[in-house]
Amino acid sequence: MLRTDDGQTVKLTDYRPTDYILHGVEMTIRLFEGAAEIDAALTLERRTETAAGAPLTLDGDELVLTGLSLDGAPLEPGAYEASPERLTVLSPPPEGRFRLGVSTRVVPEENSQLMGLYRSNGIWCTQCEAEGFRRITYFLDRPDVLAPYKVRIEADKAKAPVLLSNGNPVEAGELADGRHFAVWDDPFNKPSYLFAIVAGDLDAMHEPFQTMSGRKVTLGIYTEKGRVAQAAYAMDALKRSMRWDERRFGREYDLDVFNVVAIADFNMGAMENKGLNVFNHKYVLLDSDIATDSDYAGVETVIAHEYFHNWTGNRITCRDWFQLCLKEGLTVYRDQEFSADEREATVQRIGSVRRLKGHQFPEDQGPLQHPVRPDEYREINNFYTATVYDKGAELVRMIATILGRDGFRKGMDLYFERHDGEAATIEQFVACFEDATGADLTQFALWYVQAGTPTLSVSETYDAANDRLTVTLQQSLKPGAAGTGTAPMHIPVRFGLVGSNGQDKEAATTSAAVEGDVIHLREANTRIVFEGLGERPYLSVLRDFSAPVQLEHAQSESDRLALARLDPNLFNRWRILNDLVGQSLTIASRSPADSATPPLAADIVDAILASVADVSLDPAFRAQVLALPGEAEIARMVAENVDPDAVHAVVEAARVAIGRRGMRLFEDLHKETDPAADFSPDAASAGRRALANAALGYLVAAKDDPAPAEAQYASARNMTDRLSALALLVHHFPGTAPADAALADFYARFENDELVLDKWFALQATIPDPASLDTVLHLTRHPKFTLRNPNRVRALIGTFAAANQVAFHRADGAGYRFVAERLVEIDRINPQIAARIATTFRAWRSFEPARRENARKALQQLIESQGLSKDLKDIVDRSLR
Ligand code: B3K
Ligand code: ZN
Repeated sequence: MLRTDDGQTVKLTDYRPTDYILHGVEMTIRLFEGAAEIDAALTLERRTETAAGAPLTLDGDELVLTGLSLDGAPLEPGAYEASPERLTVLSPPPEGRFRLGVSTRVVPEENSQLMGLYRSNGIWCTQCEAEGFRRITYFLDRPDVLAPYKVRIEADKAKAPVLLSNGNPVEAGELADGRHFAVWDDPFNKPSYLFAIVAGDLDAMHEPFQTMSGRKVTLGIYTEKGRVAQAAYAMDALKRSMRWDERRFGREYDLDVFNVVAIADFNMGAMENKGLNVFNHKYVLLDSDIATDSDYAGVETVIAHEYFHNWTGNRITCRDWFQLCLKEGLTVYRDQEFSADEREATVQRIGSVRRLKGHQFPEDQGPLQHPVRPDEYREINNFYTATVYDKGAELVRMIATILGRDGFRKGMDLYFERHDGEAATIEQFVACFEDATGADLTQFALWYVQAGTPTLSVSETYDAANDRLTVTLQQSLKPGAAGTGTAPMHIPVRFGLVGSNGQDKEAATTSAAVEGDVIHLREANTRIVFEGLGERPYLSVLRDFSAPVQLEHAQSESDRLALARLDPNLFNRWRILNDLVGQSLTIASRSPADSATPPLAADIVDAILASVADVSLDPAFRAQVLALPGEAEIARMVAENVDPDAVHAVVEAARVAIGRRGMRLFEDLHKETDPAADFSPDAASAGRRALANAALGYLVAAKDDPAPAEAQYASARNMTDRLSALALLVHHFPGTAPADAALADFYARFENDELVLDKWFALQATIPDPASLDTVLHLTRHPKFTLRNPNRVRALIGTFAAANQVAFHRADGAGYRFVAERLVEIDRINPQIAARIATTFRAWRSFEPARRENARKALQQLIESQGLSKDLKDIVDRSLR
């Protein structure tokens, strides 16, 4: 086995505070073509616990030191040591505050990692989380070092009329040679990862906002020239987010301005820098011609998420990066709650659970497994994971379920009050809920440290003679790659006992584990007896997915089908249908030899169709019922010796079976769309479009006929309808005249819109056919393809590896080799993007032997390549373990 030993492992248990305290930062950043000069002045002081004369060590990354002074006097060469990675001042003043002047010079144009200060389409911008500030200046670059910042930016006025940083604008003026400056003052203590500047020739939209206490704030969104009209929806979402945080959590905005900047080259979705959020332009710019309904939902979510960080992340930050879920899990929970309130709560919950099962479950059950609060890392950027974000959000949701809405709010209020202005830990967060409510969350807190998806097994028996229902619950957790504990945890199981009239029964129980509609499972095994039911009820468990567990409910198919009709908890109606389909397709995928028998029993198909035909249900919900589990999810459930071709064939056969049986219904549903109707992005309209497009998908599959999709493509008046039709043509009829014509038309319409072009690339990367590897290879030579833009790389290579089960996992290994070779190229430009895409190999051990061996070889070859970044090496190394 190969081990990387160059990357140092950082351990939670090694945490200790810095030797020196930082009181304040003043910076001057001078931007020129081809270079930026940074003068930083740090006011520091020895911590009383630190030995007098102890050296002061600052972090750097590829830095060049151009000047160093102490209280205004240049430091002698013998008084310090400097390397690109480190600056050590050998014996700083032992008493009182001192001012360290540090000058550096960087080349933003050459920064292709997009960490630190870089240029995107000529715009100067920064990304500092997690450790990018040390690529700008030498610093105590860790989240527990908080200080106020004052930043002066100077640049050529024609190239950069807009100069932005954190905080409030305090001064601006002209300089010689056509240059100008702006000074920004951020009075709130913040860690360096929240620092940002942006400078460039940008268009702007401004709107006033009055906070709940009457403070006036100016909101600004900045975009590349000519696109600011496309920021209107983001601005609306921002105002709704601000209002919601006031209403729901009593949180008010705190600066005079709040700015958002949309950038084309960005490693992630967006970044919550204090008062100056920098966004991937994908999450700001849209209108109905270029964006789908899910793009609208994405903009709303990301705008809300970054704004909510102002309190959960910025005002209260993390003590160290092990506590990342303290801000990310909590903020995802907050953005999910916002979307649930703004849209349809059940449909939102279904979406979150799909994401959890589609991304977090495979991570938690494979070689990249780690606890929600990791205890060690080699590269922190590899821990911005579904586990930290999405499972982290589930843990917060469980706290809310355990304490109830009021108890949860009390705990949050205490958290804000007690830790405002601090860098906190998970223990401190959990203690707030205990102190505010008197609850004991000691056992619950195991969720933060034990990795893996627990299995929750449920069974019940009904004793008719005594009208008594006995429910048995059992939890178990398998040891996994993380090697963490497996002790029983506190699992809140929301439940209901549904009568034949479709109403929840009030049943008597003496069990102390039951509180209202929640069973608090704390032991490995629990038995609960309910009495006074009047009839045998249907047990509806894990309502709203009240815990992130793998549910194994020994329940008859007829009970499940009854619940799919009757359960007053709509989430569970969806979950039960989705489980029935998932389990059937899993069984069928394991024995493809029986391809004569349809993969889905007729009564399951009928149950699906009955829900879809039920006009009392929300169209968006009915569309969710029609969305089959993804091929990767089925593959995860198949678990071993997976044959992705078989999985694909089974899913397609199920689609055809549903389509044929529901033909008339689908024709009606599809007709209900009115292509002439004016577009509105609201959730109800989006739900109707989702249902109509799902219906179209089944029609096309059942009839094996491109005509209805062709017709919709031709008449489409918004991107949702256009892209749905195009995807059906390209995925079902690749290489045929109708598909090629539509693809060419799409390209001709949108070739100058980078965001739409990404859709064009992604669509072709996901053609479910082994031969689509050639298409993707060909597209890497397309003039519009570039390895330098993260969105483009993700659209083609990332989507291919993550979402094309058939071609990436080709039996001959060509898909693996192709991706591995691209990863080496991407890694030289942008290690973070390479490492992220490499995680798509993580399920390799679950495949049948030939694929497994091909994947292993590709990974082995990858890890043996010269000069890999520690980001990519870390992922590949852990995947191979
Ligand atoms: N906090 C950033 C993510 C930073 C990722 C650094 N590798 C965006 C967010 O979660 O809001
Ligand atoms: Zn976040």
